[in-house]
Amino acid sequence: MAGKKVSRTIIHFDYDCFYASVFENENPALRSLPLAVQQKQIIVTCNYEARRRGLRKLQLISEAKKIVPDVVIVLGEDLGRFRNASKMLYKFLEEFTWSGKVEKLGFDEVFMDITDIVEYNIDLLNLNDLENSFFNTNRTDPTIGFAFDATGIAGHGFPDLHTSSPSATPLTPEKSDLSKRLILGSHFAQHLRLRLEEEKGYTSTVGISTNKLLSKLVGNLHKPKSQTTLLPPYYQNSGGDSSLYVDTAKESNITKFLDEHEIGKIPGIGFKSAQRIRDHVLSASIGAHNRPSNWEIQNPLTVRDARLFEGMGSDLLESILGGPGSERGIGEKIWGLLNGFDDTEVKEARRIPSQISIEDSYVRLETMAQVQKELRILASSLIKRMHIDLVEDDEDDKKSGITQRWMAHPKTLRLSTRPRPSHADATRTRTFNRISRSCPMPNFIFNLKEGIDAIVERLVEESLIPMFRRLHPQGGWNLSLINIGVTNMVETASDKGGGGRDIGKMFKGQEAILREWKVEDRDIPPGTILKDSEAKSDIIQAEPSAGSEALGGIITGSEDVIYPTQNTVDEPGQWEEDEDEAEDEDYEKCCACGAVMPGFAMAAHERFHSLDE
Ligand code: DCP
Ligand code: MG
Repeated sequence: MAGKKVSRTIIHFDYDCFYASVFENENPALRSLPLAVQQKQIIVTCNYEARRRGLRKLQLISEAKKIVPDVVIVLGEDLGRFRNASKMLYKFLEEFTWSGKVEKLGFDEVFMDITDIVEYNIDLLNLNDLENSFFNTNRTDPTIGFAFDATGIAGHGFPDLHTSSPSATPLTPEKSDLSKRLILGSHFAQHLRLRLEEEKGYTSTVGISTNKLLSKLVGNLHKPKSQTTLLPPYYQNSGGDSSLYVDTAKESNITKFLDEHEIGKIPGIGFKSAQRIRDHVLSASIGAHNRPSNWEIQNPLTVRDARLFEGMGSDLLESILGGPGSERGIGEKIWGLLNGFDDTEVKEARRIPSQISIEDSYVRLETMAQVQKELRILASSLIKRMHIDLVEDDEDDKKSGITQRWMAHPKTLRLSTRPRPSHADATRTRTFNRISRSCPMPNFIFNLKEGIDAIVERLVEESLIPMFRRLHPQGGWNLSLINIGVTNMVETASDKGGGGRDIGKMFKGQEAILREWKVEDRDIPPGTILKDSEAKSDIIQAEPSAGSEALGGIITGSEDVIYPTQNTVDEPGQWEEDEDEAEDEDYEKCCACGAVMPGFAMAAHERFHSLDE
């Protein structure tokens, strides 16, 4: 990475109130109503009408009803619809790229590397008539594109062009190459935003800059339905030479922008890393012996304070964060991030995940009857998920209309469990380990004509139960988790020929890059009954899980019955914990504040957030 200066144009999309928008698109009548999406007893998101009337993400349902009694609540525990919408929007955006560099982050964020399109259009600019420019979105057809005014950016800028002194940020295409790229990038971003809204019904918030870190963060400045460009001057691409950052930092808008952020808000700085940096910097300033017990949480540390701390740099960060188990070169990497440097690539579109697995955790699971029930629920989710991710419409089959085909066949079926240690063991060890068994995938799972129920039944009876018995030959077990997964994907040859990408190449090196951008993808099992919903036909209530009740809920408050949580575990890399959390798979990270804790504590923690707001 050192030395090579690559100037890219990167944009980051975040769909506005995503889950709520999915429901609104299914039922447009909901758009004008305050709409909240419920998981467990919490509102995971709500539309902007609800937000305007005082509702927030991660609020308790009971509270939301007090604030907005006529709130429409829909159940968002079945993630299938969100996954489908996410995939559809991603494909839509992908169509616009030339390089194929478009990367999904969780369900509702997408990065696009538009360097090539922007450069192509810079060459087309007529500097004598910038007001009447035309942005060509298709290399082979010069009539496809849109008219735009290239004398300035579209949307907002940081610093705000209207409030900052005019001399601070004049952005004209004549000024620099970077200005041109950002101006064109911002117009293209605006075009995509409007197309997404008009053609797909989704509004989004976009950030425009030269790397993933900056484009993601700068977008947050103006939400919703808006976009922000991080304006020049930039002084950051000093390659790996970290000594350059501080010298040039003063005039850079990158520094000006990043410096206000709390270090934990920087994607790529994990929860534990942030904690260690705070610990180091703040204890030096207040003296370790004066610290109250939970002082880190009460003492945020800005990027500026971390960056300007005496002796701060790659080496000091390496000594704070390095050590056994840590990522190589962590000090240099984090120092780069504090200075707005991020050379991670936007990965090419990836059609096929390397594995799919579904899991659920349990308070108590001790009998074969319970296991059988849970396996059925998990197998059903798994097969539905396989159909979403691995099956595509085969439009070539003209005779029978549109039929479907498998894009890839997973060759291996895996069953894992996490037994609770017996009492005697429990006193010795706190951690429970997973054990697993694999077997070749039975062929009947690929039958697209038979109903899902019949396939689930066969899978449970013929594969999963025998595997389970081999995994637990003796009785007396008590499980806290079951996971079933399919791996070992073999791509099916497409008859279409020509256009396909080299999937093998795409798989290479995918794993490591996105870890730190991890977003949770969590399915919650059916079982929470929605009593007061005012939206009717658009709620697809999954079958209640008889198992959940039998297994008992964790009672965390007078009205909070938290049921076991079903997780969808995606392919490694794309969804994995960030670097310092990866060692313990039983831990989860809070989407709201990044706090890491055992999975069972997450429900109560989320409730804490909702009380806090
Ligand atoms: N989500 C969730 N649990 C959380 C946070 C989010 O299930 N703790 C889901 C619901 C959101 C989606 O993920 O719709 C995307 O998360 P965002 O934080 O981007 O929230 P929204 O898209 O809903 O709102 P915004 O308009 O603020 O982006
Ligand atoms: Mg969003």
